[in-house]
Amino acid sequence: APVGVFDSGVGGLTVAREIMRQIPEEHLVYFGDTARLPYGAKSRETIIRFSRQIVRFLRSKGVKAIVIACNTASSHALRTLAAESDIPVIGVIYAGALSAVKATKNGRVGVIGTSGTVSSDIYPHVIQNMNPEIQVFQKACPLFCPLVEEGLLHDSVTDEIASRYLQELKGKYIDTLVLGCTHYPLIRSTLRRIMGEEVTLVNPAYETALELKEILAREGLLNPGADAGDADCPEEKYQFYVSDLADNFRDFASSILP
Ligand code: DGN
Repeated sequence: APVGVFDSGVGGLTVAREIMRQIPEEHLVYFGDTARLPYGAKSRETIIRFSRQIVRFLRSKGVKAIVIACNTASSHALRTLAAESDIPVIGVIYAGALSAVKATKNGRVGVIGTSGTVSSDIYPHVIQNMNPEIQVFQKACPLFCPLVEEGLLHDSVTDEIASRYLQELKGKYIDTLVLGCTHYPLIRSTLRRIMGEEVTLVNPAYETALELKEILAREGLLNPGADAGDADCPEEKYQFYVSDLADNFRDFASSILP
């Protein structure tokens, strides 16, 4: 059976990409809620409602586990969805927090994300649960998503906005920065240039794929291997569904997926 992955739109493809790289045997059904994005500035109740609907859709495709690839949806809805579900449901926050805790040496961690993720305070909460000594400094960067979706990955406008957003965090002497939104790994080189070589940039997608692999192994759900095929899954290995504007999605997807 496939793994279900969902996001508010295209951003979760950065998570799907890591899963494809690290567990290439797995089949995926991806859902991008392009009709209703962005999730970044919507209320918790709305995000939970949308996420429930998407989980129902993915379940109808026979998925064996669900990855909430969106940081905003993970922040608001993971706990509720996981409690309601009889298959594993994982988000991206725990994995991102854990890599930050492992990476920091000076105990000063920055987190950037949408307004929803930042105001939920989920990252500070989870990080400080793991290690109460760590100080967490957050900054919402709501303009990054539209810049990435416009393809302005290497552009002076993005540089200028990123410099302004990150100024505050630079003043906090963080040594680790969590890219707490699916789009941000795509402007990694800009963030790297502004933050400097000494700051570790954490991409939660990477650790999330590892966590998924561990959970599938533990539950005996790993697909035995590419050669064995997947009898429960006669369709395309990677299936993508969107709620609107499939052409835009296809263009973006082909620019970031292998
Ligand atoms: N995918 C969302 C996230 O990771 O928080 C950001 C996209 C959005 O809805 N603005």
